[in-house]
Amino acid sequence: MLQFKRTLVTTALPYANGPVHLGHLAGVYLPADIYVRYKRLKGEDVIHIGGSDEHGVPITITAEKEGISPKDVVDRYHAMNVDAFRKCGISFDYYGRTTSQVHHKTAQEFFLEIEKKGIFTKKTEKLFFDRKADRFLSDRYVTGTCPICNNAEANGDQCEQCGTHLSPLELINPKSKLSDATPELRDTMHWYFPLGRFQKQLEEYINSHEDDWRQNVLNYSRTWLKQGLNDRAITRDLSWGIKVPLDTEEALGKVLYVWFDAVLGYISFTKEWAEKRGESDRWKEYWQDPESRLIHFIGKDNVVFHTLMFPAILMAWNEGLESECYNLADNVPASEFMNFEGRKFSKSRNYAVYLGEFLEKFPADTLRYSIAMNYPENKDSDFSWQDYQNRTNGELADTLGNFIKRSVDFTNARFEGVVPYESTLEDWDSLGINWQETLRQLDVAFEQFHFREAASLGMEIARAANRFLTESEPWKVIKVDRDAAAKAMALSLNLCHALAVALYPVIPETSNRIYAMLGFQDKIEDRFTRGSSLAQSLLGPALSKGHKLRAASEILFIKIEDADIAPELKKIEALLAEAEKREAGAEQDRMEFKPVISFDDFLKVDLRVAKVIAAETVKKAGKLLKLQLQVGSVTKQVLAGIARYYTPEEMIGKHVVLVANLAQRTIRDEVSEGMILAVEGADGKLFVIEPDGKDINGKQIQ
Ligand code: B3M
Ligand code: ZN
Repeated sequence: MLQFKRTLVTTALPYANGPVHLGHLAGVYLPADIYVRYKRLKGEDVIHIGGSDEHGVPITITAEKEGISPKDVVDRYHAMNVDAFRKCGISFDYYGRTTSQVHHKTAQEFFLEIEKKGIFTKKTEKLFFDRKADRFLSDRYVTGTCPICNNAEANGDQCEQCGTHLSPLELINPKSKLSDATPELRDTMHWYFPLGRFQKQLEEYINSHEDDWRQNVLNYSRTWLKQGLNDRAITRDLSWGIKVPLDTEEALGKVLYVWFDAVLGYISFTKEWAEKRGESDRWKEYWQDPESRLIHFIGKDNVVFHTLMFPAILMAWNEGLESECYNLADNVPASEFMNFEGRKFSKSRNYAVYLGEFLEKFPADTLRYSIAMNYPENKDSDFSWQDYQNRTNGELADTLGNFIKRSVDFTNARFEGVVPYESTLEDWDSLGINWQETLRQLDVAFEQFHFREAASLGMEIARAANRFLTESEPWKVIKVDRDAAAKAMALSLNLCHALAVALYPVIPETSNRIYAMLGFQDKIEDRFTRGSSLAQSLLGPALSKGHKLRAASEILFIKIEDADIAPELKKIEALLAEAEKREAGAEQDRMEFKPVISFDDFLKVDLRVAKVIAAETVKKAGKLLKLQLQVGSVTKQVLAGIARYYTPEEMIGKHVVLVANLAQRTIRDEVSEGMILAVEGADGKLFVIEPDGKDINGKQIQ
């Protein structure tokens, strides 16, 4: 592996539009914090930069709903999240806000530089405009009927019912969320970033990380690359955001698209960090020295923004530059999702545990440990209260906490609180732990982002330590052989020290409490020095004979009683019951039949048996299959939202029911000349209706 001089770690900027929950913590912030704390333990130069994403349409929607300003919304959630992260021990070197002046300036500079180079393209397109509200409507502000599943409340960007990504123009009966009015189409000009221009460079970039990036990150990126990269609009018609920094008529009322600005936040906040330290140019070392390493911690839903979009923006900036080029990310350890009691976290359904609220009831380190042990590294994982209780009580309290307390208490009681023996490297090796190998494994686990393994290794040392103390029986041995008991205690105390260090990245507050019990006046952090590795101290005993402990021990972990988590379990029950009721309600809705129609009305619908003669998936519309149907002597093309349930091969040869006289529609630049009938089964799976009979092709259904 290349040797890097310094590391810049960034964490996804959470929207300041709600409180962060345990899913966010598990996927992004805790893993990043564990990583940077480990780096500091090794004496490396590392900084952790994060902050709030304070632009974007969801924020203005919240503001409108609550009748407050977007600024009020972001002030509230920024403060709330800063506080929750602090309580959780997430050690940012700097936590910024994208509403800051420095950030606005940085993002505008990037826009201007790329504009100056003539890289952007401009396109005029038709966009919905709400006349009553006198505003262009971004995707999220338009609602209507989904062309795929007929859900009447589909959003302009996505239908929540069938999951299809939509554009507002595809909605049937579009409505403005602002006024309920039917919006009209108006021309508007926007700046586009031509991602395709960087296709080759991006492919080379992704390929160069074949061996060191996670499979999911490579896969997501390659799926996009394979489809061919399109131009992306990077401006919007909105008032909340970073103004397009041009004095022209066409720039009026336009702001930068939130994702264009948000990724640049990493740079702005590093500048602010440097400024605050009075070393205003220091940020360049982290961004522009090729010997610096850039790592983005994110969730899987943000992958392509970090592996394609942001690198392409930086490539555009770097183009033609000889020096002061920006580094591209060296790794993007994107996590899978952590579920909560078997279901997806859902902010809109309030099915979540918010970090701040959790920490009002339970200590941070118990949460950090339990989440590290369930880190969703390469598959989705689950947080459950039962697992949290078991780990806290069985692993942290009974194993780790108990061992530390027994070691300190016995030394205080029988050896005047002083390390009673000078242990040697040989004694250390006699513990039955291969320290060289353990440290190597720990190093690999932390360095390669295997945080579950790192936490497990720490707990294994605690188990071995516990076993050693129990088997040495100093409380018995001391009666016959004081020296042997002294040796056992000296080794136990050194194991306490080793545990404090090894587990520090995961449970930093506890490690410091162990440190204090061992008699250290300073904190572990005070011992960090560039170039000197505390982690190395695991290789041998660190406490010499005569070292004085603190007189009083303490209980490190309070056990979690059933009664403590009972209210939480009740809350989940209530939420699940609510969800069930909602689902039952939906079922009932289905039993409420549509208004009566006349027989003549019914006869207007021309239902025909058709045979699928060709089928293929549709580019950029993962839910759709494009079917060619033979209807008697005619062929028709139909787009059906069934790609999640049928492969093209499975469809070919099937007889289906076609609504043959439905008005033609265009979806994703493809014409659809009808609709095929299907029914929703369990778990929302769609089953195509397959009529059965001989010589039925083209026949009318009656
Ligand atoms: N705010 C999306 C999210 O929170 C977005 C991340 C920005 S990272 C630069 O999931
Ligand atoms: Zn739909």
